[in-house]
Amino acid sequence: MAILDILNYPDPRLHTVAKPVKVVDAQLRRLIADMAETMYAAPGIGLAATQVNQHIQLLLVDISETKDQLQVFINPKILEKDGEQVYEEGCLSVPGVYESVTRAEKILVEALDAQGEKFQLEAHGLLSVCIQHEMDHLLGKVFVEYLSPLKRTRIKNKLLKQQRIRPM
Ligand code: QAP
Ligand code: CO
Repeated sequence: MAILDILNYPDPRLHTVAKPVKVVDAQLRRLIADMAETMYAAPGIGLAATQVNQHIQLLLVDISETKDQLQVFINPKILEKDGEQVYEEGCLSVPGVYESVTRAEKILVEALDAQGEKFQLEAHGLLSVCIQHEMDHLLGKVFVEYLSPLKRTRIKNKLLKQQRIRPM
């Protein structure tokens, strides 16, 4: 297993739209294992393939206290959304930044698991937020895009400064 590099906002590669996974094979399961190691080491509760510069529809979530409840979503689709919730979100690609975002409270999601088997899951609360946040990454969208242009510019400049790249 290996720890992968995570792209940091405002890296333009974070805006790449991910392509569907065609086959769930040993090579994909190796990427899943590496992404899991990367997410647990961070530590984080969710990671999309986009964040490790792999532009395929794959995301991992583990919201358990014990960090032993990995959930893998390949080619995820949201079939139903209901209600609203506001959650203070963070992101491994936007280190040190936490901001409130409004999303659906309940989602019904369909995806393939690491064995390539189709499943459906109804998610609420943090799990629902986390899946929606990670699915946004697969569309090339980072959570700061829900904030005001002023907040977004401040976050961008703060992160560029941390990365020692001259602010715009
Ligand atoms: C997405 O984010 C998420 O800034 C997953 O310095 C987060 O795992 C969905 C992290 C919250 C819903 C609610 C962030 C680690 C981890 C940081 C993460 C940091 C270290 C973020
Ligand atoms: Co994120």
